[in-house]
Amino acid sequence: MKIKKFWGKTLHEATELMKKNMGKDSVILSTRIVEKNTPQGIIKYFEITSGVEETDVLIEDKVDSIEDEYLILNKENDRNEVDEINSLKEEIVAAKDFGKKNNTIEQNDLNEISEILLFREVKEAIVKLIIEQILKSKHLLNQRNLDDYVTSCISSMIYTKEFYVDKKKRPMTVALVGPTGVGKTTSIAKLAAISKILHNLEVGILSIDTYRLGAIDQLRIFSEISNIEMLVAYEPKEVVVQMNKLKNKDIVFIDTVGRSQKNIKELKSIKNYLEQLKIDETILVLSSTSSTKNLYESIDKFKMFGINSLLISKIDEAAAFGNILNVSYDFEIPIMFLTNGQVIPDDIISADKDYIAKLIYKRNLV
Ligand SMILES: Nc1nc2c(ncn2[C@@H]2O[C@H](COP(=O)(O)OP(=O)(O)OP(=O)(O)O)[C@@H](O)[C@H]2O)c(=O)[nH]1
Ligand SMILES: [Mg+2]
Repeated sequence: MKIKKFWGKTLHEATELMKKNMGKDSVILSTRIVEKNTPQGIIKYFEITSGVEETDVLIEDKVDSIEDEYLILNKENDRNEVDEINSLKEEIVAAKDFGKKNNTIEQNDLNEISEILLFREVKEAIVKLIIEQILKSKHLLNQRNLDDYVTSCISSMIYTKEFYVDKKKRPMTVALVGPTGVGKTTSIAKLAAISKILHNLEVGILSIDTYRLGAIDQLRIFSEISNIEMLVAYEPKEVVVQMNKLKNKDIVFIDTVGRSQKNIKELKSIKNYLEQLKIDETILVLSSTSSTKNLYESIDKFKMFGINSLLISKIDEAAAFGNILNVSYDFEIPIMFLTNGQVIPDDIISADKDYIAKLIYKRNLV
């Protein structure tokens, strides 16, 4: 498979660029937002990593030239001003260094890093590991590379996974489970819309959430607007029947009712529905606004579904992100997506270790 990255100011722009260059058979392997420093301030770009089966040798050249064109276009506008800013930055850094007696890591730095991490709600045992790691590499570290080093330590403790749709395996079944109100249905709408619009997949939705008043309507309105077939199973025995009607789809998302992790009986009733099918990907949706304790309890109770990956929701609402590191490090369940708002389909991003690490340590929120 040939893999390429494309950038655009909107997801649509990046996708159009991808399609134009990689052809209609290309698929999006992941999306993320990248930041670029410009004289106008920080500009955010959507970055798409896309892949296509290696059938046409010409594709590579074509992509290179257009991708370069896009970058050169942006770069040329900014180049002079960026040069100026860069030289200013160098002056500032040099001035800072001049003021310092020496450049090595002091105990104060370690204390400060511990404080920041604890404030970000990273648990003590993990903070200790990070400090130990810094001490091991102390001879290589100085004031200027310390923060990047901490970020990369955090990044190495986070597990992520890319969403990959195998078109040969029709339909791929993806179930979202999780506690009440964490964003399962909204995330399904986002994923379904992206799968259809950006990946050109035939998408179906199966809802087994017949418990909450209005839950079906929420999805039905969305599927009508976006022209995505949506069916409901009111009983476990209807699950297979309904899924058979969706057998020509490339991917079927299954929405489940939100249940408290405390109510094992209710969780088992969802399991009765899901075990009628072979689910390819079971995603546990967890809200980043929950405490570490709550997240641990949810994972512990929802593991009966055979969780393959996590979707961390509502990062736009959370005040600290240490809980994500705690959960990822301790359970090693890969994070596949993050959601950062209510807008369908825009507010979802593929999980990226470095992005999450920065979110945790520097609290850079996109
Ligand atoms: N701020 C923010 N709100 C979100 C996000 N994802 C979902 N929401 C909102 O959270 C609320 C609940 O979302 P739902 O998708 O209905 O959650 P659910 O998990 O399906 O809920 P139940 O089915 O009742 O368990 C809605 O108001 C969503 O718009 C997000 O990433 N950020
Ligand atoms: Mg729901």
